Amino acid sequence: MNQYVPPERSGRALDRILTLELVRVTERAAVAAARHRGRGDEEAADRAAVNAMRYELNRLAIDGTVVIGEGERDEAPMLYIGEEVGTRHGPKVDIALDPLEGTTICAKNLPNALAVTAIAETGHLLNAPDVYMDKIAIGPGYPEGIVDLDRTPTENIRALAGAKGVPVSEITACVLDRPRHEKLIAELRSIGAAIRLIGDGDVAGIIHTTEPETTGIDICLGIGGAPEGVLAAAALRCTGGQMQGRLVISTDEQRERAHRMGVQDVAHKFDLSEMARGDVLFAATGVTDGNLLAGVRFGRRSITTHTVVMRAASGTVRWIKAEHQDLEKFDNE
Ligand code: VTB
Repeated sequence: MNQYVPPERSGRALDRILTLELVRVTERAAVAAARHRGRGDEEAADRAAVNAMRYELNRLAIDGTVVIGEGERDEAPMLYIGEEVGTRHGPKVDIALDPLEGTTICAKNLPNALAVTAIAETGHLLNAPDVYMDKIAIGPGYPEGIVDLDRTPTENIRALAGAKGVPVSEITACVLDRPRHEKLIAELRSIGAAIRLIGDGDVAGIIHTTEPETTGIDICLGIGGAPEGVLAAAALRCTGGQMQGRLVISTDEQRERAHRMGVQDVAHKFDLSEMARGDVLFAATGVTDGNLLAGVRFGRRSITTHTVVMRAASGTVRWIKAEHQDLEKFDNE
C-alpha cells in the first residue's frame, strides 16, 4: 500500500484542485476586459478586469495574500499588495496577478493581452516593487547558464544560436518597443538577429519563448516591469526555461520601496527560482488574439475563452478551451 505523504513533505503543497479552480479566475477577468477590447479606454478595461478577477478570487477556498498586484495600498483600491483574498478557509498562499496585462493592447485590440494569475506557497514569490526590471528569458531544453544578464546581448544571442544549432540570423528576440532599448535593438540588428518588437505585454513575450516553433520567439530581453517579471517567472517555473532579472533602481524612493518589500540588495541578479519557488500554479486567459492563446469570442449563444493553466510540481500544462453557455450567469453571478 502506498504510504500517504503529506503535501508539505512531498513538495506538492498546493491542492491540485486549485489548478482548475484558478482557470475561472482568469477566464472571468478576460471576458470582462474583452468587452472593452478595441474601445480606446484602457482604464475601463482594466477596472472591469480587476473587479471580475477579485470577485472570482474571493470564491476560491484559499487564505490568500496578494504580493504582486495592482499597486500599493494607497494607490490601488482593489487587489493591492497585501490585500487578503479567498474564502480564508484553505491553504495559506501568495498570489501574483495582473487582471489585464497589456491595457493598451486591449484598448487598441492588438495581439497578446492576457488575464494572468499565479499562486504559490506563502513566501515563495519575490515581492517585487513596481519598478523596472532588466530581464532575460529563454525556453526549456538549453544547457543551464547558456544566457546570462551579465553578458552582452551579442554574447547571449551567439550562445543561444550555437546551442540551438542555427545561425544568429535564425534567432528572433522579443523586445519591448521603447526608446530605452534603442542601443539594444541596434546591437541585435548589427549581429543579424531578428527582433519582434512589441508595444506591451512582456509576460506573453517571455511565455512565448517556451514554444518557439509556434511563436517564432527564441529569447526575450530588455527592461520591463518587475511585477510582470515575477509573473513570467511563475510561468517558466512550470514549463521549464531560464530567466534572470535585476531591478532597475534609479531613485532613493525606489530603493526604499524595494527595501520595504524585503529586497535588501537592489543590485541582486535574481534567477528563476528566486522569483518563483516551490509549487506554483499559473493561469493565463487570452483577452485579445495572441500567438499562443486566442482571445475571448462573444458568440450568439456562448462565450468562448482560451486558457493555459500549469502546475510546477507536476509540470502539467493544460490548454482549456471553455464555452460558457449562460451569458447572464457568467456576467452577473
Ligand atoms: C512592460 C509591459 C507591460 O509595462 O512590462 C511595461 O510588458 C513596462 O513599463 O505590458 P513601460 O510601459 O513604462 O515601458 C506594461 O506595459 C504594462 O504595464
